[in-house]
Amino acid sequence: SDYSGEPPRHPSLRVNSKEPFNAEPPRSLLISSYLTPADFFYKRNHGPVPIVDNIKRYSISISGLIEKPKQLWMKDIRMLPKYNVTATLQCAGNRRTAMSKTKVVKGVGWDVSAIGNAVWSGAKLVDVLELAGIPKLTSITQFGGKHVEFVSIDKCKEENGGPYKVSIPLNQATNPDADVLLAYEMNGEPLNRDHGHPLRVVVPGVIGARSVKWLDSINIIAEESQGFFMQKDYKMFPPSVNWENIDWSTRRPQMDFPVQCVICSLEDVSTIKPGKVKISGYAVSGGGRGIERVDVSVDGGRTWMEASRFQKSGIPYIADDANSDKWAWVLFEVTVDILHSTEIIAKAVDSSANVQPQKVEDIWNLRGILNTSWHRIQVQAGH
Ligand code: MTE
Ligand code: MO
Repeated sequence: SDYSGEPPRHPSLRVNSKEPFNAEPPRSLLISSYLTPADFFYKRNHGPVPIVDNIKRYSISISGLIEKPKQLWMKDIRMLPKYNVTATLQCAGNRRTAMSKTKVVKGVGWDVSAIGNAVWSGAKLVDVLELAGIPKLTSITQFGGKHVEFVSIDKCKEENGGPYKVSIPLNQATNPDADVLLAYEMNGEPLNRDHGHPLRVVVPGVIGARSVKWLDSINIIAEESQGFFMQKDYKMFPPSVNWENIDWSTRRPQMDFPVQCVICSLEDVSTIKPGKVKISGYAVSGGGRGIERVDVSVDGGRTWMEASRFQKSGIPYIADDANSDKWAWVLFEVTVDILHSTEIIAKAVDSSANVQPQKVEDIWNLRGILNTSWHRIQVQAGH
């Protein structure tokens, strides 16, 4: 593969893999704002970043199980109503490094910052599909098990040099309330190359792997995409499955991500001056579920305090309220008294009352995905 044309990147990013480029911001930068600036937004690539320099020649095609294939140019996409959706993208591999400490896992190592929150702007996928004669989801439409496959223009070794591709169910793709976008802007600026210039899919509430960057084509297919990243990756296996007995076909591709919560104001092992300490971080759940509560313990889980949660300043955050961003994370903070060495823990409860697993061992899986175990910080009281 040719990595000679990679885009410039911010020097503060922590690089987990150079080729392909995988990097995340330091914890403190991640929670310094509700919206993550593109420079500090994690970058997860499976091959060289493609170069699309002539927007006038760029188009996507829609084909498969439809009457007439359709070619759409950037101007066709821009002509559709423009939506702004604030959505958190999280890689399924977020917090993988911590899971690999239980037992080795396969995959790029990530600390806690393979996640970011941005305003994505573009056309709704439902409107794009309508141009190809596919109706919006209504109570009378029946789509069976059909899927909508997104194919990229990049080249990945996992696909033997072919493009990255995955799919989502047609009933999600055609549901206006699912807010699936073909986005051309991130935080009000044109998408940059690392994040999918000129056009990417954003599937809110779902693991990052389904939000295909550098979109090339859309296929309406009878069942799930048969691509590597749908069938041989990003599936959650029980702790008993290893590389000798794995049968990929027994599990479904992961879609929604589970409830997650991370302390970002401290490293996993920290020395602090005894006294008042502000603990802050992020919490998020998949499927559009809000964050009902964030609990913080400074005595290893014997007693808990509730942290305050917020999205935009001045607007109180209420889970699942019409004024809250349903696809976005919340930031939390709580000030605690720490007098001696201890374990600090944070855990969240989502609006469906889902809770996080206590121990990473219980959810260990060979690909190291979905580490949503209670986030634990060891603190040494020092001076
Ligand atoms: N799309 C393409 N074309 N190629 C990729 O390698 N990586 C996926 C997804 N879309 C990927 C892709 C994964 S695993 C994640 S987590 C997100 O993009 C990361 O998006 P970001 O780099 O904009 O943060
Ligand atoms: Mo990912």
